[in-house]
Amino acid sequence: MIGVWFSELQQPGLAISCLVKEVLHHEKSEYQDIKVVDTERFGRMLLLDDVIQTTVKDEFVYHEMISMVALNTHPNPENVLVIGGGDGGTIREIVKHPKVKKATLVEIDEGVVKASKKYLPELACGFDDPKAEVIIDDGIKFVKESTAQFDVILIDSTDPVGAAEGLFSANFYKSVHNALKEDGIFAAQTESPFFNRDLIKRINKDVREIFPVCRLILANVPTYPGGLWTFTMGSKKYLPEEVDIENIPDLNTRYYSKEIHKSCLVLPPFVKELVE
Ligand code: AG3
Repeated sequence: MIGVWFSELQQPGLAISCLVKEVLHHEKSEYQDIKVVDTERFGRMLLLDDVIQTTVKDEFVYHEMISMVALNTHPNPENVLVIGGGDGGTIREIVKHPKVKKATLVEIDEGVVKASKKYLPELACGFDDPKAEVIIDDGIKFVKESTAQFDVILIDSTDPVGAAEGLFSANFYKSVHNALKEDGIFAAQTESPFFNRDLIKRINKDVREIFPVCRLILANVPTYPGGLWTFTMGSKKYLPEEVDIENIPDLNTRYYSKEIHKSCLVLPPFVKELVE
């Protein structure tokens, strides 16, 4: 087998390595280094500044879980906003939902959208849906300028370093609260319960001060640090555990299901202590 090993240095003293068969795309955009590589084990993989964002093999877990729990907790998620998510995986899930009328994605880096359209069609296919609109802009600014507009907002960001750091701040969650309608819900990717414990704790404290309902969602993404991953959900009114799961539409999801809607909220003690 000819190939080179790509390693993401996930943590001090910890790396994940994948055998790369081919580098399909490499550019330096205004914001970051963008690569799409074809790997032996996970298929095509999107790397931003050499951090694994998503792979064709395991992307369904993350994209279903960031979107479906929030969408199915809201009784009428008509108008949905995604911040980040330039690969298209999250918007692909959103437009599947029968109650969604409009899905707007605000991505800062057009290079990610273009590379994904070309090399990750399985994810970027969501962009072609008539309900979808893509805006190339700064998500923080966009949310700040929106008021009482959205039913659901999903924050599909990179790790909290550099430009993305602002997407994990209390001020940003306040703007998200303001951009949501009076019964709105948001969900954000919030990193590893093994390696980002202070961050998750701090986010939960901030969100609890802004939203009456705050929940942690767990899912397993093998290519992310530690594998076990969290999403934080803030809701103005609806509780995910009170959803009548029999009404959840079957959208051919491979990780999310009626049962997972409930079980993903059940936290092992070492995670529960982060939100108490
Ligand atoms: N967003 C990136 C999640 C963080 C991954 N972190 C890491 N590998 N160190 C995923 C974008 C998918 N739409």
